Amino acid sequence: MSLKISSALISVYYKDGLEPLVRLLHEQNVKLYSTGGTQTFIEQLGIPVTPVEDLTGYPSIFGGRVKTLHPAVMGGILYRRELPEDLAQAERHRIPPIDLVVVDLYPFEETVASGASDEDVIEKIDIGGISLIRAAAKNYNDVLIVSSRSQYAEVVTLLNEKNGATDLADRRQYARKAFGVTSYYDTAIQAYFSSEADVVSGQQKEATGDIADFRKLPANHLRYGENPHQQATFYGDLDAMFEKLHGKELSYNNLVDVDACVNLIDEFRNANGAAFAIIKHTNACGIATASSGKEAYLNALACDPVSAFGGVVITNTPVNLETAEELNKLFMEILIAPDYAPEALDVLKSKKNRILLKRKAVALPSVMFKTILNGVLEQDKDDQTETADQFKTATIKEPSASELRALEFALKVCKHTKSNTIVLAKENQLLASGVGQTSRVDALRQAIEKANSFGFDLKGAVMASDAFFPFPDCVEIADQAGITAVVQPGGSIRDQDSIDYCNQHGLSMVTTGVRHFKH
Ligand code: 93A
Repeated sequence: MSLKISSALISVYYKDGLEPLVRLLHEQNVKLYSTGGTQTFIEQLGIPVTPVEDLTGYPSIFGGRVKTLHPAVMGGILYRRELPEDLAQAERHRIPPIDLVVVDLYPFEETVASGASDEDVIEKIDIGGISLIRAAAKNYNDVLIVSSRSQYAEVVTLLNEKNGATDLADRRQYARKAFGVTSYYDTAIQAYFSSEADVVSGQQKEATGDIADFRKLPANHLRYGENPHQQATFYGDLDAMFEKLHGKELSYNNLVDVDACVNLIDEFRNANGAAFAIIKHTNACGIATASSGKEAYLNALACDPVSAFGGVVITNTPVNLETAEELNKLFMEILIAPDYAPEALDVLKSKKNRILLKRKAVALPSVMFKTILNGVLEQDKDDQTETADQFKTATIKEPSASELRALEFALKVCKHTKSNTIVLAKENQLLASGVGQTSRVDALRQAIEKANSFGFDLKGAVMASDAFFPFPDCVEIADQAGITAVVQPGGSIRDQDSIDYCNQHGLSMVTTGVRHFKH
């Protein structure tokens, strides 16, 4: 339905670009209402305007926090022109119609970006303006809402073309845009409050806000994606995380593996001594802790020297010469360390393409995103790790102190390995894992076979599972392989079957109550 605009409320923060619209409305005999600053601007153009205070009977109060929040204003926008009851009420309460609303909201995002104080930022949360926009958009049947400065020119064209009238389709389209504006605005406010919460909890500032708004992060165009026919970009600041000391550009797959490495090694940030991990396709094919870097590396490599070929290696300890000499024998894509001795660097730089990264101490975001279907999944990062003091013994037999340390170690690795997974370990060394299997039994069989093929005796080794055991088959197979202690979340209605088996065969089992799927 075509509707002629007879009155307009204009309340805009930035006045630039507004003049042609105000002049046109005046020419088209539209009665103008306005708030303080906008009113002054219109008056300076020599155009008559009625202060909104004349409508409300109230001055602007509380430092401008309440200017347009009044039934006379909201009512004039919201009443249904075709409903006799609404018309009668409007008349009874002397509420004149407002057919056009023009708002430019307080610049919230801009104020945050300027580094303003929290007090100033809070003051820039627009309440009245956003209510005007929502009200006018809701009543698009009767009202046109101009919710952004970017629309001034197009609305001038529209009103020129249609002689000061609009069609229902126009108004609905402007309403759609308006809800986009309010939704974006509120999301920015929410992001501000979220980033503040992260600061309070000691996490990286803007963790949620910046990542959620990832297209605003520095864009690093990659040579290609997971495969050469896929284009790819990394949004983020790699320079803030790493100093690249040597080698070619990081590829998409490199970045994915580097991420897996960093998350895994951070589990060992409180480890006594050195930790080394070797990652292939995001899973650990070797990890060990030891008193020296060289020993930790060699023990990590021993786990699966075949898979280690072309892997990504990470350590929590500075790389010295003797470790570098061992590392240099391995063909690896990337090495990540907190630091390198100069003579170690000389050795490691001997391979042209090997990427050497020095990791800086930067906190990582506490959220994760993944596109699926026609949307995005967001979840908290799995930043929970259970320690031995949180284990609950389910069996008659308690694990020994050494088994407890091995169980803790295995569980940390398990958490960072693709489900379904079974991790076999001894104290301070991964022996083998079964990764990404559709059945837990297959994962266990794979792990046992791998461990055996690389010469490990599993007698006295421990087993960790990312999820509970619905059947006793895993503990049976593990027992036959020599495993003596097991950690699992527990919680299956058939837990007792596995526990019974362990009790009958002298194994110990602890439960954590926490599942760590990784898909
Ligand atoms: O503080 S407010 O949320 N309270 C209000 O009632 C209100 N009404 C309009 N801010 C309010 N506005 C905003 O004032 C508008 O969104 C616009 O950004 C600004 C225009 O004020 P002035 O015309 O005084 O420059």
